[in-house]
Formats: sequence, C-alpha cells, structure tokens
Amino acid sequence: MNIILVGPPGSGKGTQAENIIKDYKVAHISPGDMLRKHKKDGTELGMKANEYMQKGELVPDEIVVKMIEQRISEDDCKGGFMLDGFPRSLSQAKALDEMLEKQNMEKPVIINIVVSEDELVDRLLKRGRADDNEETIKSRLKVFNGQTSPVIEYYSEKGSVHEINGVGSIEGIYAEIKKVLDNQ
Ligand code: B4P
Repeated sequence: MNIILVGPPGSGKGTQAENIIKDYKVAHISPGDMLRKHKKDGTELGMKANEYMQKGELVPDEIVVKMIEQRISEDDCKGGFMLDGFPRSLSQAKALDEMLEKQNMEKPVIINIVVSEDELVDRLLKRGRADDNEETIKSRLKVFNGQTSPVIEYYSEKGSVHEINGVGSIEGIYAEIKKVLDNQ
C-alpha cells in the first residue's frame, strides 16, 4: 500500500506517520526530515534548503522532486511507502503522478488531516523547532493555503481523499486513520 499524508504544518503528519510505520510495512518518506538531515550533515543541498525553510517557504521543486524520485526508487519502497509532507504543490502532485506511472506503482491512499489555524499556531509554538517562530509559522500557513490546498482539491476531484479530524488525542486520531487504511 502507498499512502500520502497531507495537512497543514503542525497537523500531526509526522506524529501519525510514526504510528503508521509501526503497524503497516511501508517505508517512511518525509522530505522535511530528509532536508533537516542534509542541513545537519552540512551538505550543499541542506544549506540551500535551509534558506527556504527558515522563511517558511517551500524548498524549490528541482531539489525536492529529484530527492523524492530517488528515494521512491529504492528497494524498501517496492513493498509500499508513506509520503509525509509530499506533494505540497500542484506541480509536485503532477510530478508524483508521473513517477508512480513510470515506476508502475500502485495509486496512493490519501489521508487529509484537518486542524484549525489557531490550534496549529499553538502546537507549533509549543514544538519549538528551529522554524517554529511566529513569523515563519504565519508564512508556512500562507503557503499551505495558497499552494498545498490545491493539492487536496486535485485529489478530491479524483475522489480519493479521506478526511480525518486532527483534533483530539493522538491515539484517537490514529484509530480513525487505521479504519481507513484497514479498509483498503
Ligand atoms: P515538515 O517537516 O513536513 O513539518 P510540518 O508540516 O511543520 O509538521 P507536521 O504536520 O509533521 O506536524 P507534527 O507531527 O510535527 O515541513 C517543514 C518544512 O520543510 C516546510 O515548511 C518546508 O520548508 C520544507 N518542506 C517539507 N516538505 C516539502 C516539500 N514537499 N516541498 C518543499 N518544501 C518542503 O506535529 C506538530 C506538533 O503538534 C508536535 O509538537 C506534536 O507533538 C503536536 N501534535 C501532534 N498531534 C497532536 C494532537 N493530536 N494534539 C496535540 N498536539 C499534537
């Protein structure tokens, strides 16, 4: 099974991803984690990506799409994968469609985690990652509304989005996600 987790920054994609990989045999692909690792390792890619992440902007497609395409073609993804934070724009969604077709991979199940803006700001300020300050959070929410919401519409038109209420206990939210995944 291939899974895509979408939702605004702080909706709990990374949190629920940890639960999903424990129960389902899928490779976890998080562009955010991959980019942060590059930054930590001091690679050229990491330095470049960090300029955008600090401003709350999307890292350019030429970096992210190539990175995901390479990752998806690795052996551990053949038995299924979960994308946590990709696609985040229409161009990324279309690039993903092409990748999946080219590699003859199964159509993904899309889980959309819905959380109100006030709750998101609150959670992210509490999380306190390097890009979790008020100004960057505002910019990330703007990017979500402008660039990532159309991705959800794009998949909704194809009739393949499962909406999950992302407010409540982490276990309760995961139980709802599990119901969807167990029905596939
Ligand atoms: P990501 O690393 O994807 O991070 P995120 O969207 O901010 O967080 P997530 O939704 O995973 O929330 P989490 O579980 O941590 O992106 C960071 C940056 O990387 C982007 O801004 C961008 O610059 C770049 N990037 C990533 N993907 C890209 C792409 N495809 N293209 C271009 N650029 C890209 O949860 C947040 C907090 O809430 C945690 O503290 C958690 O403990 C808490 N929480 C979770 N569930 C909760 C619940 N039910 N109740 C209360 N708190 C909860």
